Amino acid sequence: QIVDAKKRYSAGVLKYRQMGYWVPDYVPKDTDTICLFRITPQDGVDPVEAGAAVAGESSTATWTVVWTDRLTACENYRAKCYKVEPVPGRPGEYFAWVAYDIILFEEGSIANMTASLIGNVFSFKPLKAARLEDIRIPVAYVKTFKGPPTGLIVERERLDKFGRPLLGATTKPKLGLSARNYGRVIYEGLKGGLDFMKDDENINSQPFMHWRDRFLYVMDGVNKASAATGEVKGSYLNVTAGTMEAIYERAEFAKSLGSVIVMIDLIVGWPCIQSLGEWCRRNDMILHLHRAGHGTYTRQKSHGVSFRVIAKWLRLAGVDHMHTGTAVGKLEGDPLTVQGYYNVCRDAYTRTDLPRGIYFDQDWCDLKKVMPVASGGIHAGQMHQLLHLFGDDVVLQFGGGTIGHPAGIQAGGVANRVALEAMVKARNEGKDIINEGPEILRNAARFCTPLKQ
Ligand code: CAP
Ligand code: MG
Repeated sequence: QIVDAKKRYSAGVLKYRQMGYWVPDYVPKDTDTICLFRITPQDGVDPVEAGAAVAGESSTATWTVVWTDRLTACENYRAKCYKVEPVPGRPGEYFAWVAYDIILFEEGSIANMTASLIGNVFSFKPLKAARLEDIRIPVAYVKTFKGPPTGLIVERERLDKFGRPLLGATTKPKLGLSARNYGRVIYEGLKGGLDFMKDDENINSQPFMHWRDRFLYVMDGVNKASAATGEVKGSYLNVTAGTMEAIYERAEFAKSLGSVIVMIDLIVGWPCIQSLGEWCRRNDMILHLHRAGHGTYTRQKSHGVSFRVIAKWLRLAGVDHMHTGTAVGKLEGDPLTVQGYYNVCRDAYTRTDLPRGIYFDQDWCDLKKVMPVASGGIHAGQMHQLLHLFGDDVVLQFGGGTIGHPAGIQAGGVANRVALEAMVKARNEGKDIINEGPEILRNAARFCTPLKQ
């Protein structure tokens, strides 16, 4: 059999589609992972062959038939492409549906799942481009993850804050402040009315500010602002570092200072995120995930991995907060697609919703919910749009929109808190906040100079 297969392969007769990776009558099992790839085959490459090649190269296949194939139960291990259709309105692009048996992935390991699904296949020559658009993760595999360590419901209970979005701000400038000045920014923002302040993605332990100094002054600012306002406050201490050992050391120090939350950047990778999530679970800490780096592979419409897939993996991996975009700020993203990411964070069961880019139902089996974070060029003047788009369960983060306030940082915090509370009140009274939003803000500003400014 194998000698015959090798001969047919050498003669160019045997292709991925005949090697068992194209199974048009396949009905995916409940336990299968299903991926929707958007593929752009090279000129002259048959789309079905390209879809089969994606299934092959992301599971068992290599460029030729190998003798050892016959030593495995290859039927089960082959991924199966079972449908290929042109993408409407995008000539040359095709959707390919591929199913993966549950035995292909190690339990509880996003690293292992991604090594198959986005391992080699994206640089495969017969494809001009490939994008993983969406994924359906079977319940049986979901149950091998513990998910968010705290989750948005417990977070609200610990903060004792309900019925409105949480407010935050990223400390600016991103780099260069001394620890004492940095701590002052934290105090001012929180005292003004914000719930959270936050380290930026690229602040770790540079020469101008050692991480221990930052943590000490930040927590000093948090404690003073909590005492002054009587509210639970926090600041996301970025524990991102060069090694896992250093990350744990920083997280332990944050906890020892009484911080309720630590932060990590997406660029640290899956095992690191999962490990820190586990550490947070054991230590009753909240884990904030900044998606630094995601745009390198999520932005292009025909190549890369969509953020909705990254969001699903992050919820399984175990983060409590996740940056998910704003649709109205300085960074790329349209409202419906961004709402789809929010659904992935907050749904108990995510329903197929094509306008929002959700191609599959996803049962989360009661895995805790993630608090989405809107950030990037937003300010109090957009409060009505943000509340309308994202509802209450979101952290609205105004960095420049707090620290750039004309009357100072504390005034920035006041303006944001008053704008938010005025808008929530108007919405709760049944007002049409999208059309009346600017008027609602102007009315609130009559009694609030910082908002007026
Ligand atoms: C925002 C921000 C955030 C990005 C992250 C920045 O500052 O601190 O890192 O918004 O983007 O560095 O640009 P401003 P996303 O509030 O001053 O704009 O949430 O999309 O991952
Ligand atoms: Mg930033």
